[in-house]
Amino acid sequence: MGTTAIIAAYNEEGTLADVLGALTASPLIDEVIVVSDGSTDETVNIARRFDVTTIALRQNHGKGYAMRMGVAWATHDILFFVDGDMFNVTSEHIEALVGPVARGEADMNVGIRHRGPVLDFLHLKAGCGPVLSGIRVMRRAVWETVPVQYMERFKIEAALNRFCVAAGYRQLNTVIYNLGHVIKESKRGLLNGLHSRWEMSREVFLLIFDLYVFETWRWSGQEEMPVAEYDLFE
Ligand SMILES: Nc1nc2c(ncn2[C@@H]2O[C@H](COP(=O)(O)OP(=O)(O)O)[C@@H](O)[C@H]2O)c(=O)[nH]1
Ligand SMILES: [Mg+2]
Repeated sequence: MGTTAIIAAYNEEGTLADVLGALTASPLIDEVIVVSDGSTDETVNIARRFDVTTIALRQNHGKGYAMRMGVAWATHDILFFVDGDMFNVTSEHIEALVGPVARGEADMNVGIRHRGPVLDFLHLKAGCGPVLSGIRVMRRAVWETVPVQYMERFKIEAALNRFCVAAGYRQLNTVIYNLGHVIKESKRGLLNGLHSRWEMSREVFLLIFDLYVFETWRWSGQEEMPVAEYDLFE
């Protein structure tokens, strides 16, 4: 079983080269796909310097859509979603994430950045708050459990947790040490960063009620993937 790494990147010129350098050097990864989601910075040009498939959406369609686009192009059974805003990605990180799924020990492995023993304990052992990291590896079958209406913007991570377990697949959470991450407020400026943090949190908060209380997916229908214009560089 091969592994495709998918980076849904929106204006990640500062860190993308670091992420792609690590992914393309890894023997555990067979294919890398960058989906630029209408980026207005150097994201596409940086991706094109590497031996990766680059899909440049002409407009911003949201993270979930970009991930779907990546999955549609992926040729392997194991999907490794990676955020574009990380740095200091090492081969140990990649092994800790991909290894358990490649060896068949888990169907989805979610990478959680280490935030100190107390926060790690509260989050992962005591179950305080959802595990929403975008750094995750899964079998394609796990991805396919998610109704497509949850594959938009920032809904996908919470939905993956919900439907993976419901379908009987095994989810593993792995703490990742010494992985750098650029926060929104420094990528986009304080006000824009706080605004997009608010928008993302609100979307996920409302979604949790939908997924676990109202369960609208039980009766609302599947939606077709909207058509988007893009440029492809292979
Ligand atoms: N495709 C796409 N990706 C996005 C968008 N906004 C953020 N991302 C990507 O999603 C990942 C996580 O987003 P980010 O804003 O850093 O969220 P945070 O890490 O939870 O604070 C990063 O790799 C971003 O490049 C968007 O509108 N479209
Ligand atoms: Mg981030």
